[in-house]
Amino acid sequence: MLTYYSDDHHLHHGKCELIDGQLMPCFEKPQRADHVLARVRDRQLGDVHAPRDFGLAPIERIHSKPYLDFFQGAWTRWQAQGGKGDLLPFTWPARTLRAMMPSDLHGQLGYYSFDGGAPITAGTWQAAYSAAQVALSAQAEIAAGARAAFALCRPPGHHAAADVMGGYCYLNNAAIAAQAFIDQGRRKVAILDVDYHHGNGTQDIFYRRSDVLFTSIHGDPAEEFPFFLGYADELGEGEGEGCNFNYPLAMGSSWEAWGAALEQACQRIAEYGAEVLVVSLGVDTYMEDPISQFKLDSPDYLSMGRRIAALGLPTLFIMEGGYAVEAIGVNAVNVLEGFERA
Ligand code: FKS
Ligand code: ZN
Repeated sequence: MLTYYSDDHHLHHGKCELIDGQLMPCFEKPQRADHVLARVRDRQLGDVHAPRDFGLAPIERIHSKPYLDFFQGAWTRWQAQGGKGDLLPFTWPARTLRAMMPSDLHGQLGYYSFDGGAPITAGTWQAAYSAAQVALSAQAEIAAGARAAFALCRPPGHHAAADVMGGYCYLNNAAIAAQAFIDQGRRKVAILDVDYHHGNGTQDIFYRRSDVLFTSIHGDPAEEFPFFLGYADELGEGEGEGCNFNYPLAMGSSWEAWGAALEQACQRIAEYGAEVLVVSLGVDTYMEDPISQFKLDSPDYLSMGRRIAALGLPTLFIMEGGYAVEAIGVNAVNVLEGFERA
């Protein structure tokens, strides 16, 4: 299958994140995508193409204009006021406050984010914009008849909602691609989110809609980030009722439990009658992942790919998380090889 990839992801390199009371170097770093690209080439998965530029219109189908304007202009504003390090939020409109739009840069940043895990640096907008174009280019490949394509996106996207960034995510690459399928006339798109963390942004974007089914297997939010969404009783709302399925699993889960959840998610996708599948491909379910608590081993990713292939749907793979840097490439490409060989 073809891989789409842009070097622009190197423009986004946050310095640190707050973990357990300590400032640590960002886990979400450029070498992640470099390792995946190297493995794609080593294994000769297929050609690697640079993305086409579809402009802002398909991104605006998912993200609000004020949010995009804010994100695009934030770094320049920060520089104009003499900002030194990365631009990071430190106050959010939590329950007891009002969701006002302050005029101050940090006030607005708090309004447009849900955590302190998405630093804005000089190149963050360009990197995120290009990642969305990577997703759209791979989407176009499937729309043109390919069975599968791989969007090697970085930064990731599944925590980003219509006007909220967080959890290393700014633009929701998977949602933007799913919406492009709908805008081109597909009626039923399924999303399968296999990242270790719940894709709260993607779920929220499609929660009230029946044209996009969202399914996700992830660490139980009662014990794991993003904590405030991703529970099993979230089934969709209004038109979207019955079009959202979460499979939260206990810490320490291995392929036995994970594969059983995948089986259930795949059955939902088949019942739904999806015409096309978008996979939010995070490989932070790996046993050696430094920030996650599942126990999948490298061969399990081959099984994952095979089961996904058995759905028999045109499938767009979109890179999300994975932090065991050397193993990310092996595990992500194992999913793609398992899919292709099935
Ligand atoms: C650990 C705190 C970790 C942030 C976790 C973000 C996960 C991001 C991701 C994505 F795919 F978006 F990259 N906090 N004590 O892996 O879901
Ligand atoms: Zn994750």
